[in-house]
Amino acid sequence: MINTPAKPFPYQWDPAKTALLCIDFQRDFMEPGGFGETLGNDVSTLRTTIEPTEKVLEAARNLGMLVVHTREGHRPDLTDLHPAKRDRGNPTLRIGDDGPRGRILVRGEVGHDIVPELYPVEGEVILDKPGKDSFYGTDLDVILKARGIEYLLITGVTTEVCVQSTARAANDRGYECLILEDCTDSYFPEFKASTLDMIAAQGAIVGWVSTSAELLDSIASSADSAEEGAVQNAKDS
Ligand code: C5J
Repeated sequence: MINTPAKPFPYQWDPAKTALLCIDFQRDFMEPGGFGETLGNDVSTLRTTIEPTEKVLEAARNLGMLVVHTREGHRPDLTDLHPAKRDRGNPTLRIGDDGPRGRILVRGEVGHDIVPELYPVEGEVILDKPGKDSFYGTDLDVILKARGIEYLLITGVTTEVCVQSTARAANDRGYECLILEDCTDSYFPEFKASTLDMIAAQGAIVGWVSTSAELLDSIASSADSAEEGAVQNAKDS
């Protein structure tokens, strides 16, 4: 088990039973001209998540962990887009309209895809989802259960929408969730702070909160202890 410092108390996890979730690191949320900007948001701030998430992805790949990348979006014929989502509010463009990076939040369009820095590699799961909660309308639970996954390291955007919805849904399904605070962001800093506080409150009522540095340090320490243990065993035998 790896022991990672976290709020509200250390998070213990077994890499063999852990998946890294990368939620909606899509151009539509992180680049100008996409869904996030049509809602009136400054999307540039979300890009601070890329560098720490790259490091966590590399560590997860080195540990041979299951990595799942989600993408929020809809079928080109929009048959999976209910009117409540399509018609709400007053965006400059609606889901399905033509934008600078293709049709807004539609599968197969450039804007719908994952930013190049965090692009999936072969063998990783890409999960398309019509909603905010990654379990809604998807086979995520089946995929995780088939691999014996019990722990989720959660990264992604935006904190109080798809990340929080997914963490809550995962928690109700029995997964132990750790959210990495520098690997998630919101267009609203106060929403991010409140969400992370709510997740860890009341004795980790939804899950734990830590940072990429604390996670990576704990992985390195655990590798060092395993090596020292092996050397000691070799000396003893
Ligand atoms: C939003 C998401 N914010 N991925 N989606 O609509 O958080």
